[in-house]
Amino acid sequence: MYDLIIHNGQIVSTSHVSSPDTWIGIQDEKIVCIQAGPLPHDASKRYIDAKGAYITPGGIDTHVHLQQLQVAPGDDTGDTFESGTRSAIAGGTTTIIAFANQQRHDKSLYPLVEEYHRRASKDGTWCDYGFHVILTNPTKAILDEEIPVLFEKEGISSIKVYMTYEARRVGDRDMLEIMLRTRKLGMTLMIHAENDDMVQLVIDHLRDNDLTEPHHHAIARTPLAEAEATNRAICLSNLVSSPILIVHVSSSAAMSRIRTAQNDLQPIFAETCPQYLLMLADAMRSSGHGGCGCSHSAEEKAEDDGFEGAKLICSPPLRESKDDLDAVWKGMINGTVTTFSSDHCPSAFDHPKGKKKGLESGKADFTKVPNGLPGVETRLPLLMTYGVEKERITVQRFVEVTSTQPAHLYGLQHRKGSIAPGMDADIVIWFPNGTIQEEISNDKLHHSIDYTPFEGFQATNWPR
Ligand code: DUC
Ligand code: ZN
Ligand code: ZN
Repeated sequence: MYDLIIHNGQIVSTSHVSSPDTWIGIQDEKIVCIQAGPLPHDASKRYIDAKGAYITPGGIDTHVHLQQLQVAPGDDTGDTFESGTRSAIAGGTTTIIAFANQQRHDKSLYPLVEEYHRRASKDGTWCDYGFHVILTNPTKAILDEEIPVLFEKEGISSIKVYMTYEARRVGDRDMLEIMLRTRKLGMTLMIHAENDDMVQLVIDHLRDNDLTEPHHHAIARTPLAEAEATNRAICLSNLVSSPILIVHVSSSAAMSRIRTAQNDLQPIFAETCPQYLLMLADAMRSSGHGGCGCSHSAEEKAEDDGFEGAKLICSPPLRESKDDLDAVWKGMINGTVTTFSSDHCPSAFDHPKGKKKGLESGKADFTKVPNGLPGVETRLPLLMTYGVEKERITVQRFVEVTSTQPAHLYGLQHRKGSIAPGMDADIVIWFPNGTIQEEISNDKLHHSIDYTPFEGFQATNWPR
């Protein structure tokens, strides 16, 4: 007897789409049986008809910020574990990995990890979750004593480091020391690659010239700063032969450096996110600004308070050139990109500690706006719509970057990331092609944020 049978769908793996009459038997939250053609009649307590639908493994979103202290430069992120995972599951994501964030003064990671577990269990969660740790002060005791314990006993399989932000960046020597440990343990090292000094220099010049409206964020954090840091991280990793994952790759320059290193057979992995495939910095120019040479009319400038663009402030920023967007798509298509995450890092717009923190002095200041966008719920439908249904990528590649490869990168491959007997029954059913034609709008989403950056984007499919 099964608890559930899903019948007549097409199971998608990284290499294969099954025949349209595939039956899946599920018992105790595990997949126990898959076959072409019917399982015995009345063999199950419950049936789901998936006729004409693709069936994909549950989405694994390995880049999600929830209830995190000090998300630079703002405060709490704006979704709890409860609302963030509710939004995840409503968008077909059945596993998230969130961040436990070390602050510079934290001498031990143990209380920190405990605190994040407390946050996650307080109101419950709607999907499975795990944690990465963000290291900002990688002392010898942390590297040699605590990290091996967290890896072996607490299931923490990954570390993130920042090359930017005053409060978080780590230097090259520290990165090398961390790489030596992650190599030895087989952990995944995620790197936020932006050259902080290059960014700060441009910010200072923009400030001196009173250019602080939201869209200047994209000018401050240039593709060159991303490329330099990406290249440096690759060189450091080469020195110590340690695999690394460059997260949220946003530009052609960074993507090319990664591709070149991969062609040289270096173990460099790459992550990108929906925003870097679908939006350009131009969308941030809702005006209110002087002296930046934009094309808005005087009336438009007078009407708009010029601050709506803050909704799109994330780091790395949306890029100014379509060439960057095209290069990120190419990386998605040709295999340079290993994994596709949301980088869900939400702040409410209309809240003094949220995006509107950038208006605190009475004048728009992009440097005060918390960085990051909500997107855990829209990640899969956007890639299904703009990637698979627009025939840029195959549905097999979709499964690879949204589930199978993320599972492998973070040590979940024995339970998650594919549909096979013995695996967790984390399953997404997609409506048959062409049965849905919707626009994304925030009032249909399940996060606790007052906007979505993808308002008005199409969703020609939605996961169930
Ligand atoms: N890095 C992230 O990974 N998310 C949001 C902001 C940032 O800098
Ligand atoms: Zn980052
Ligand atoms: Zn992030």
